[in-house]
Amino acid sequence: MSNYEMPEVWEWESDEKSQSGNQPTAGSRFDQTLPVGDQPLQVYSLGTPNGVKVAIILEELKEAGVDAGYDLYKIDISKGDQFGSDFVDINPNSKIPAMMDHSQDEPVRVFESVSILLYLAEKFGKFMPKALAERTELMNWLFWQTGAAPFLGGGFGHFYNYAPTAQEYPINRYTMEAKRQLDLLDKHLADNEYINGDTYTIADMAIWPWYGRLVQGELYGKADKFLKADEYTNLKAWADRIAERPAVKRALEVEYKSIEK
Ligand SMILES: N[C@@H](CCC(=O)N[C@@H](CS)C(=O)NCC(=O)O)C(=O)O
Repeated sequence: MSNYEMPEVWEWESDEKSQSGNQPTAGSRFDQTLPVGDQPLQVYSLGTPNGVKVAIILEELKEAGVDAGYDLYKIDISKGDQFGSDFVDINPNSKIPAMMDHSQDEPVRVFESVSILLYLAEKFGKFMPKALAERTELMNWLFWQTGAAPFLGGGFGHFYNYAPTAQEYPINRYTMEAKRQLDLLDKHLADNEYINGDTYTIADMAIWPWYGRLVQGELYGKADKFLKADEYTNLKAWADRIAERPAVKRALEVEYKSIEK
């Protein structure tokens, strides 16, 4: 039981306005000039699950022989780079990944990892089906991932791995939901080689960095054991299959350039 007494109105208590860390307001906190390289695509990101999605599609495009040149920069979210003025101009939500496409007459800004996947898949005509029914099934899974992953990351991952004390109520609540999501994917992958059927698409690229990495024991310490991830055999087989792809291997090791001058 907690001793917390909920006030009628919540007030933010902070003795300092730090450059990094959560605050109850949006918008930029300091002036920032981000580097812009020679390549058409400028990606400001990090090797987290949401960032890895973008590294995967860029490397998969390269693997497919598509000329999708990019510069990839590191936004250090622990230092608060995501609250700088240039980054906020690209993503007003202050989260990585974010991208600018300078190959257009008017440069295009793209934020939200799945929006970036869709943008690149549509721009280069790869990794997504054209027929309405198949495209809709792809969208189903992309929207599912966008809605579901915060329960896995912000819910389960936070309370299992990052919260200062282990708390039974949120851990039970989010472990239940994480396992329900794992079971859903496991059942779906019993009859499907890939998320969207028999073809590898951006749905795999969106879902693997979270759910694939989790059952491979690559997220949140020993969370795979805690969640009995071995029981999700179809999901595990799919995760291992994706992990074997050369572009995916490269995406996990790709270098993020410094934004410091
Ligand atoms: N729905 C967003 C989520 C992005 C997100 O949460 N990014 C995290 C890292 S994985 C971040 O930038 N966190 C920094 C912060 O919250 O200040 C997406 O898919 O792009």
